[in-house]
Amino acid sequence: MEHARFLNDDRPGLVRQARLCPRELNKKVTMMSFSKRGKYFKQAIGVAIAVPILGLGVVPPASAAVWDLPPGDRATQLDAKEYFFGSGPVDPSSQYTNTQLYRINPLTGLRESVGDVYANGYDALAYDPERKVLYAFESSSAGKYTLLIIDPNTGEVFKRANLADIWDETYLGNNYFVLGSYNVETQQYVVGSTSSRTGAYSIDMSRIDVNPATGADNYGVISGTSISETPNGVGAGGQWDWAVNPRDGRTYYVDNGYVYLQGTSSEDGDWWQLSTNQVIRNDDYNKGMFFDIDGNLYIVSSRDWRSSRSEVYKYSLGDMIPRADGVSERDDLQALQRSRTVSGELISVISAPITDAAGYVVSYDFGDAPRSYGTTLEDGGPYSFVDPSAVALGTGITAEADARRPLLPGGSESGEYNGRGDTDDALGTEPVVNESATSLTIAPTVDVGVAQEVTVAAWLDLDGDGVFEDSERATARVPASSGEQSVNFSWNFPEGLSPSAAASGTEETYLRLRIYDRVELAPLPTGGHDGFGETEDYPVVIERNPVSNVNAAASAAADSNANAAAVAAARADASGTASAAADATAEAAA
Ligand SMILES: [Ca+2]
Ligand SMILES: [Ca+2]
Ligand SMILES: [Ca+2]
Ligand SMILES: [Ca+2]
Repeated sequence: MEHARFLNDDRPGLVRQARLCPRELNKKVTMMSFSKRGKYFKQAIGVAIAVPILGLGVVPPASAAVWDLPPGDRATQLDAKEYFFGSGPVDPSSQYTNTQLYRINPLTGLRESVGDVYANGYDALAYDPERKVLYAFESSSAGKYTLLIIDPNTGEVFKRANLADIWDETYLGNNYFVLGSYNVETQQYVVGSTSSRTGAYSIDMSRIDVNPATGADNYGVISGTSISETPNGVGAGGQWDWAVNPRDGRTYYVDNGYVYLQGTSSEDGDWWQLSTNQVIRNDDYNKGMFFDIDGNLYIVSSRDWRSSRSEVYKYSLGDMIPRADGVSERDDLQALQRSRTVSGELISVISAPITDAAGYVVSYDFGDAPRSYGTTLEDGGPYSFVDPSAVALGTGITAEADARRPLLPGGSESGEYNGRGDTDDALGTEPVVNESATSLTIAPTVDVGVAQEVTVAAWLDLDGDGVFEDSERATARVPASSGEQSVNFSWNFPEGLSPSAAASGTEETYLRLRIYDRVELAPLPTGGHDGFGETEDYPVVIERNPVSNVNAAASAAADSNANAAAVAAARADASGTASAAADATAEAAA
């Protein structure tokens, strides 16, 4: 019944169903060349893009754009969380009704339902971090131009604005909005419809009243909405979702497996193909997109159209944003076009049908000691959010989705975690402890930028049991905003340091360092810290005294003595004094 309804209705379902035939899809995409798409789009996008540009032209922003802020400030401005918002139908066979909102951890795929289902369904989800609300458009036929304002804490749809009052429905062509993104700088909620003709609307959310107290229907003045066209149809060979990259303010989407980007203040609104490679299978259903604050792109995808299982893929875009000063954006984009190989990986699986995504996530840092210490996400390893300007061990932190193993010369990952092969920079060199030593002092560098006292903790596996115990912990407090400095940690081990059972055939044990962005009274070597921080793990090499050389020297000395004694004995013999030889032999043996 649901299927039949799609066929009689110009709904997202109809367009998306076309993807079920990849051959048809490929044909369609091939027929529309890139340049043609750009031109096609240009005709109308100027309307949409002109609105924010004109606004900015009259009143230039007084402070730095969110994109130019350091990661911690950017995370705050964008209200970044360890989760993203996902939405989808409770019943995967009925994609447009009974929408459930979730908070989803992209690393684990673990989801938490937020509030009750919305019976009429919604799509085009976007998060406004300034007003701390979600926007969406209703999926019901009668309500498809109804903007919904959703409380992200309760899932409650507390305002409904029927934009059919102000929009030309004939121009909309009975289409539905399925793509949504929010740009915090322009305050535009940009939604895409299922039609290739009337693609995108930009809605000026600064004019919307989101105060629940003023009533569900009182949404104030909605003006400044504008129509533009998308470069390709939404759904079939077109975009499934789009999102604003917090590193450059540009809007990105994935089409036919390739990454495209658009400048928010682009002169003509063209979309530019960024990636040279297909980043994701083009016959998958790539239903949602979002970013972390470092500019890594995430795609929520499913392999079947109606699937109760979703996959999260992460793509590295963070180091490819050369927004050059003094270069026009068009030239900048032209230089970027098809210039990047985008790589990524499947990071988690969600056991729910997720059809949209919104929000920004913070990125994480892990350690890299052997797994018995609790290192990987699966093992409950330590992690915290990355912002080197907040706190860092050393001065730098590299973000990662999970603990990393060293890279082998060929570029593949080693089979084991051993604390090596990373960019840990708190200690200049790996600590080395002589077997006869009874103490170790280290002086790692830390960097504290937060305006509060913080804890730094260190664990040394003294007994070599492959676990960091409380008794092996040393802690220090570092003053607020005190910048770069070294901190001393010492351990005494009168019985000597034991090699770790977790080390593979080497004489070493392990050291873990952790910094937190606040005081931790009982720091743990494992588990997530709900704040900024860093973990660095190091091997500690136990240097054995040159046992064999000592023996050799002793033997040599003995030989030498024996020889001297034998010579003396021979001489004694020659001189008839036997007792001298006997004494000399006894001395050499001793
Ligand atoms: Ca780390
Ligand atoms: Ca570091
Ligand atoms: Ca390490
Ligand atoms: Ca231990």
